[in-house]
Amino acid sequence: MATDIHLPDTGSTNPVDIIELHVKVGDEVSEGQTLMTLESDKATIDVPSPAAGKIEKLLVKVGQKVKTGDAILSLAGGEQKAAQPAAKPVEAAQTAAAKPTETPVEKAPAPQISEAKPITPSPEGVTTSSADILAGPAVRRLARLLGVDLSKVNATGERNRISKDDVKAYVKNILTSGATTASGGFSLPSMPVIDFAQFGAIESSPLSRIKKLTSQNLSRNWLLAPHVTQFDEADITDLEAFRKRESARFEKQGVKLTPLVFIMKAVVSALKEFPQFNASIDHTGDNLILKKHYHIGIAVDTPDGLVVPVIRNVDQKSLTELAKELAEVSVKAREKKLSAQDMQGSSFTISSLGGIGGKFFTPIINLPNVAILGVSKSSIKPIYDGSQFQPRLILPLSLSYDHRVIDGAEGARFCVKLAQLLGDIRNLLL
Ligand code: CAO
Repeated sequence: MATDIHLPDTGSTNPVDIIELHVKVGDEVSEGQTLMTLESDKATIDVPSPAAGKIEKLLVKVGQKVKTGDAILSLAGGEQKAAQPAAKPVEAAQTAAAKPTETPVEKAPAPQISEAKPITPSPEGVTTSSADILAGPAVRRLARLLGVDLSKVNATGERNRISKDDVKAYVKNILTSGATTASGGFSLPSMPVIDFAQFGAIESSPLSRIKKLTSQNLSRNWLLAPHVTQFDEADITDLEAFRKRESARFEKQGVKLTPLVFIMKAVVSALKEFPQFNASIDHTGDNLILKKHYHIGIAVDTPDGLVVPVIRNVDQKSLTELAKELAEVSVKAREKKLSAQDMQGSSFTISSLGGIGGKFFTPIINLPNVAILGVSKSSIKPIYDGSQFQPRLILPLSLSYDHRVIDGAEGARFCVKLAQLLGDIRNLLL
């Protein structure tokens, strides 16, 4: 028979984040085995199993907030132990380790708590939520002891989990390279702590997990890659006429043909002619990896923030297939159903704000890509044809590229080529 296991006293009246699940449905667990790791504003907490048995159902997931008494999983078989005394916290953080007054049979033993700082200001002043970092309490203790910001450590463990060896390797690397500040001998000044309430009424709300991860990635990419953004315009009058003609036929197949599908095709043709745009710098910084595949990341706007699913082998897919896949990933993104794999392996990225509006913008490169194409809303403009002005539909393009890899002239040539491809529909269909 299965018994619901409830969360014992976490020592906090506030809900706490589940930052790691150590078991899955079907796992056999022994008494005392860690089921999950939580993180409150004072501590990381390992929740042990109250008994041996088989996990029949998980009632929670990573990222969810839970509080004392919540049902966390259903455990089948094994002998359920009677009330357990409160376990002692592993380390200080006594305040977080309030003793449970009573421990009902179905409650897990008191969680193992170790202190941890959830928000770790780095020397550069960039803050990182430790809830986004997978590391056990012992690793967090070691990092704290050595003054290491875990957000900077390269994780080699399963699902990007940081091990003690990773922390040691990070410290060793810093000691051997002698690097204490950002290259160039300067470090970024940190942001002062500001009490915003002193200026008027405010409301504070937590950033979503996606927003926090995005902010780390964008800050890193913005700082690491010297960005240049090249602007250009493509005359898509004929392309749009074709798209409108074909749309009805596509709609019968349940497919919406937006300009983005043609732009993806045009980008791949341009990438074939300019392979250095479909590339990455390797980890040594000494080699350029040219990709022979065309996996295009598409920035998708969701209520929780920006995600970038990848559409693979765009060169091998028809307009119909691409339109279908684009619609599928957009829905998956907005329903939070994308897996980590769905968002890996892009060789180039497109960010389209064409459905919203605006003219040009400066997209941030999605490293390790070396370039990103920003697309804005097309509009009718008077274009001089040599004898008179003609109303033409013009699409604004904004290409940001990594100047370490791509020269200004190449950036301009890539955009000119892209505009040519989009300007003559035969280029894309033949
Ligand atoms: N010019 C004019 N109209 C355009 C257009 C363009 N460049 N691009 C799309 N449109 C039109 C479409 O044809 C569609 O019109 P109808 O509803 O009349 O058929 C409408 O705008 C909405 O399109 P869409 O946005 O639903 O579809 P899409 O294929 O163009 O884009 C997706 C899909 C997922 C990229 C988009 O929904 C999205 O999330 N965009 C935001 C990406 C973002 O936030 N980028 C910023 C990241 S920071 O670099």
